[in-house]
Amino acid sequence: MGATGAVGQQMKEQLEKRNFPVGDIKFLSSARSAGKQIEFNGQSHTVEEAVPESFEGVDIALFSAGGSISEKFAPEAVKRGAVVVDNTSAFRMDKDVPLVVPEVNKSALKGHTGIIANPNCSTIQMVCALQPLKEQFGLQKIIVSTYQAVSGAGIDAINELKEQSADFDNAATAEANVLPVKSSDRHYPIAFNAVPQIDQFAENGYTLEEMKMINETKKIMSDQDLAVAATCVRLPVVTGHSESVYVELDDTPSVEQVRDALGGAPGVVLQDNPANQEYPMPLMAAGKDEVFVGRIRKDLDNPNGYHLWIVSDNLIKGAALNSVQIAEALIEEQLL
Ligand code: 11C
Repeated sequence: MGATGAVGQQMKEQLEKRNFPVGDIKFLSSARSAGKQIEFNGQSHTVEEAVPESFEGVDIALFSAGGSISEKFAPEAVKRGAVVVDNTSAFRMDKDVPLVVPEVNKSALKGHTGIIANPNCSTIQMVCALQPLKEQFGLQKIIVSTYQAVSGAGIDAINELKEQSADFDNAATAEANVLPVKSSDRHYPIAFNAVPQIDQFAENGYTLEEMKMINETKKIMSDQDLAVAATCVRLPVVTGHSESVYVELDDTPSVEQVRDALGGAPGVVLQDNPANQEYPMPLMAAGKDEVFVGRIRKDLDNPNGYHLWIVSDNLIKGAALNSVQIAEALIEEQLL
């Protein structure tokens, strides 16, 4: 569902690349995109307009077409026997809906009631990198500042960045219609800029993106007492979210011990060799499946404090790949 969108396309590619055990597949969209052709495993499929009956006989439905579409169609799919893996924020905080990053909390899938939520992209990459530290050293507190790519805001944001980037001399007065929030009255250029607002503001002064990172992290890591604070910033990067993360651990491992814990962690690649100027960057992480971690340092004042730099492709591990991994886990654990 949402087959023609940026994440929908990545989902299709992940299903192909991972040899997902597909019997039949259908590609659904709004009426606007219906009729387009999509190639899957060498065969052409016509995109169909979604209606409730589209989900008859479907085992797994991957949704990435916006929250209101999920609210409308996910219950219809479940009613017809499908298990929905939903990449929107519509159901993430529902207590009956598991919010899953397979490397972290695959066991939360047990007891699902038909809908599994895929977390926000910036949350997924952070918890992947922090779970091994939590397991080995205990985790008390997270303070994260993000440097997020425009592809998180969709194709219109990518196009606007490309157009604005052509004219540095007039950057401050460039036409802007998309960021920080498309539906708002006020917009700012993203080219040559850094915008400290992703999504709307909540009443507490945090943005909804920041609150997602806070609430989703506590839910996925099953720790409501975990202290989490976030500042989310949009940068003129096309794809690949970066995060500067400060953590406080129960223990006081050496930097080498932290590197060892991350080096062997599932889905994580350690890129941390300052002597050789090696560290993760979004331009190099784009198109890759893994979460890259580097710049690991001990805090200079707090013996339990550590700093990390975490980068991943927000459309792949942050969305499509994680959804497909959830679907794989549902099959492995016989939870369909
Ligand atoms: C962004 N993280 O970069 C957002 C996009 O809740 O799945 C993903 C929104 C979500 O703008």
